[in-house]
Amino acid sequence: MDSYQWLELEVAERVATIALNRPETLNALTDGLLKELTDAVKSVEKNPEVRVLVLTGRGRGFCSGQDLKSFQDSAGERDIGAHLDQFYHPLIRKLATLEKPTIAMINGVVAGAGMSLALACDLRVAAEGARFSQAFVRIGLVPDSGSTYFLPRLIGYSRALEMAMTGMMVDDQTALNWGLINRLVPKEQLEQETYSLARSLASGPPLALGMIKRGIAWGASHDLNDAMEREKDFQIEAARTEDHAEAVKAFFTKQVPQFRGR
Ligand code: T3D
Repeated sequence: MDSYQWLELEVAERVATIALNRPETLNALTDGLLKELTDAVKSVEKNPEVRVLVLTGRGRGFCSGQDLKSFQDSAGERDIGAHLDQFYHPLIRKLATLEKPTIAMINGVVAGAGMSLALACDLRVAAEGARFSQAFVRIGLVPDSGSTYFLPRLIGYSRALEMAMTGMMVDDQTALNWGLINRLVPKEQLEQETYSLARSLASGPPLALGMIKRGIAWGASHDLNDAMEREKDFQIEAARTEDHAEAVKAFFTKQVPQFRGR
């Protein structure tokens, strides 16, 4: 898929940006948008020029979750399991396992599966005024698309339960205090701060960054012995890269290392 109707995909300075573009619905997710988003993430994965992905939304919302129009006439009749299998699960898996750092650039309100999307990114930079809701319960549903996995790991069991059970709106400062987001910045500095972080990651060692992502995910759900074994495997692989040799050389010659992903 080369051009998109419901999102924008741009690449500059080794950073790809995917911007959800249904601002009139706060970027609610339709089948069309979900298909395009999955396709865009796959194209980022395949593009050797891209080292970092930024995911954001156009307008005043990041993403309001599943488009509720799909429930309007057929609540209870839709095969929601098949829909999750077909649209959400492949997308969340692809985002969470992409071997490139991902940043959710959160420009506004985040709700339902929109929050799952933000949680599936590695890092979250939010603009002041952003708000977060596990809105599922408000329409009698339960958290999906990875929220039950990511949320307790990020903010702890009790806070995750509170968000999921109440659908409460969490404000920007609370989100920062809880570790739901990594950085909170003034609205007008959102792009500058996000892209400065993205470019810094894009100048890092791509192979090591991919392994760091896999290693931390592994460590979060295994015991100490398993984690150390996995770290060792990754470290053996990382120590064999040209990037490692280049960085050690650069350290002693006091140069900035140029990482090539080899
Ligand atoms: O199908 C499956 O596979 C299941 C998957 C389910 C996953 C889910 O995501 S379920 C949860 C779905 N999302 C929600 O329930 C959130 C619904 N939206 C809201 O609660 C609120 O809009 C917000 C809290 C996000 C923001 O509130 P506010 O007051 O800032 O904005 P608003 O006025 O409510 O919304 C602005 C417009 O966006 C409005 O349209 P209008 O009246 O200007 O024409 C509103 O209808 C529309 N909109 C917002 N969210 C959605 C939406 N339209 C369709 N679907 C939405 N999710």
